[in-house]
Amino acid sequence: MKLLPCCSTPSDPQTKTIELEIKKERKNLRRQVKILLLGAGGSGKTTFLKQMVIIHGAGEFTADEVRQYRAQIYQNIISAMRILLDARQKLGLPWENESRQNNVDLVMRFTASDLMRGVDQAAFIEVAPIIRDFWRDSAIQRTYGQRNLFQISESCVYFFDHINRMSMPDYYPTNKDILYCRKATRTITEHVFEIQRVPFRFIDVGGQRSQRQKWFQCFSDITSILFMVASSEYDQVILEDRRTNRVVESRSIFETIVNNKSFVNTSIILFMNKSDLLIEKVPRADVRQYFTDFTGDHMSPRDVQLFLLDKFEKSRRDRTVPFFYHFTTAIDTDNIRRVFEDCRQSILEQNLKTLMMQ
Ligand SMILES: Nc1nc2c(ncn2[C@@H]2O[C@H](COP(=O)(O)OP(=O)(O)O)[C@@H](O)[C@H]2O)c(=O)[nH]1
Ligand SMILES: [Mg+2]
Repeated sequence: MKLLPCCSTPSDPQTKTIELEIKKERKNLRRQVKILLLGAGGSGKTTFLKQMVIIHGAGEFTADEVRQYRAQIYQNIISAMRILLDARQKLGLPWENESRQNNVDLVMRFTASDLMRGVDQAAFIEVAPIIRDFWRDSAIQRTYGQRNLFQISESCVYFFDHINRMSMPDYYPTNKDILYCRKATRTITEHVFEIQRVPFRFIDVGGQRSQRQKWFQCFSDITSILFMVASSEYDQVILEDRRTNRVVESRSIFETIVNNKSFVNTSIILFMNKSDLLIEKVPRADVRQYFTDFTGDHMSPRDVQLFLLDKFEKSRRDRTVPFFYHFTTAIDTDNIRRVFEDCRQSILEQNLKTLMMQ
């Protein structure tokens, strides 16, 4: 019987190759920048990652992904109209055109579980003209005007405005459509992009309360945390308990993260996101109604932005650490390109310092 050697001697060329491989892998891992995306549900984490695909990845989504997004867009549109129809009734707002009531069941017949399973194209094409018609009714418009009283994604306006194009049989979602599409994240996903020869690993997690217990699994070896805040949501409550103000919830998550000992060497960058929605909202939703401690001009989006930013800044126990933040609009590719370039440089600088200290 011929015995195979159980281990090789150091001079063995095979061992040398393996050792070299391990060394290379270690070096690669050390070089790799690991970025964790954190923030409450709906703050824009997944949208930011889609932008990375557009800016630093393939530039577009695969045919398979696009098909999945298309079904999800149909789902987003139907479920938004279901929410509006339900809210109109609860608010008791009379139809502009009473005959529209006859079509309500044609939208309401899509149950939550139908929507979970996905909407097929034929069913969507059939219901789309009815949805478009509802959107024209002043009762639905007034209901949407009171949207802070219920839970609806504001991306629905974009979809209603483009519903004709989206109900064409050959409809193929554009990158912009995909950026507006909402699907709550329920698993942890990782994506690596090579940016100017440095590998960046992005980790996207679910943001809702039930998802947050999974966060700690991702806390080791993080180079930087991008913390997303839906800054426009100062007049809204969270989906999970329908009581807590969304900015208050977000600030309290940030407080736990920013003061966590695991992150003493991690640069945390705050993204005050949804700036486009905040700018549009400030003149019609008085911030003082939700934050009695507001000082400044309540009609000025800038003052509101700075007031909210200050709440996050103050939640840091160690105020000597530099504080990085950006006012962002995650659906705007140019904005994210600029902002991320800035972050990339500061992350690399910071990382270099940490590597040199080791
Ligand atoms: N108008 C606007 N919509 C945004 C912005 N960022 C995210 N959204 C939308 O908000 C919804 C939730 O975003 P998503 O990235 O899924 O949030 P996540 O739960 O943090 O991953 C999606 O429909 C996005 O299109 C923004 O800056 N402006
Ligand atoms: Mg997400």
